[in-house]
Amino acid sequence: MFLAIVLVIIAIGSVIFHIWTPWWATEIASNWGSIDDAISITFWITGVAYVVIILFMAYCIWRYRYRPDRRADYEPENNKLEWWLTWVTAAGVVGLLTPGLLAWNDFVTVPEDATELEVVGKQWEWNYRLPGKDGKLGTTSIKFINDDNPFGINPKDPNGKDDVLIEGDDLHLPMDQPVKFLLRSIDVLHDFYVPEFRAKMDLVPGMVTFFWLTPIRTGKFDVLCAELCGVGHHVMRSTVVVDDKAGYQKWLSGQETFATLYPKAADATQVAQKKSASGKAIR
Ligand SMILES: [Cu+2]
Repeated sequence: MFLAIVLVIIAIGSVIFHIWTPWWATEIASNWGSIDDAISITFWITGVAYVVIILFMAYCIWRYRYRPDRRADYEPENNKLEWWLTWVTAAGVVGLLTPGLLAWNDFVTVPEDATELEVVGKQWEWNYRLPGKDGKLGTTSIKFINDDNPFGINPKDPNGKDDVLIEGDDLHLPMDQPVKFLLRSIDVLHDFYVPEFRAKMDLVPGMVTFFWLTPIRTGKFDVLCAELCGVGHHVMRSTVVVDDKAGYQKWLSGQETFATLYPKAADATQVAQKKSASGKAIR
């Protein structure tokens, strides 16, 4: 009896804690309401199952408690019960999977009018690269990475010269404009996560991952690293500022490009000379 009461208290306590929880989701700042909906549906399905199973356990403990005059029945088959268990479980699993799969399909289907930007993660800071006036990001390779070219931009690619580089500083985004994030890591696994955007994605060394979003309100939001990436993981922070169109243009015009920040590395002829002088191939 005592155990049955404890189980009922756990079930009721969990529901009360949910209503009075001190942990609330932050106000959403992107188009990804469908991700919030998927989480809510998951919560309701698993929450109802949790309460029902705990109360059922409490009921069974009380109803079938030991009595010397009672014997257990042998009942290996019960088609009706199996039918219910199978189909209720199947409906639950479909309900858990469907909203997430639909949201994921949107998450990786980038709209045509999205502008690109690159997030470069390294132990333990966030750097960003935006296309310059040409609207194109220059190609990159790890073989170009050095102190004069921390992003590894190809010096022979004309598209890279005007790329805007943001090193360890705030990233700004214009409101209501879809953005495709291209994510790259130059050392270990990281994960770009802005809770208010409801969006996160791993940065995997050796490949470029992506996702997209449209910021729907202005404000200042924390960027966190959501993948344990070494002793500095907890300080791998940055800030995203969502501006109105005018504010964004003003910020953008004050930023440095690859050519202005690293004139030596951005000069393809210099690289060619260096190649012949040292004999080392820098392609
Ligand atoms: Cu990290």
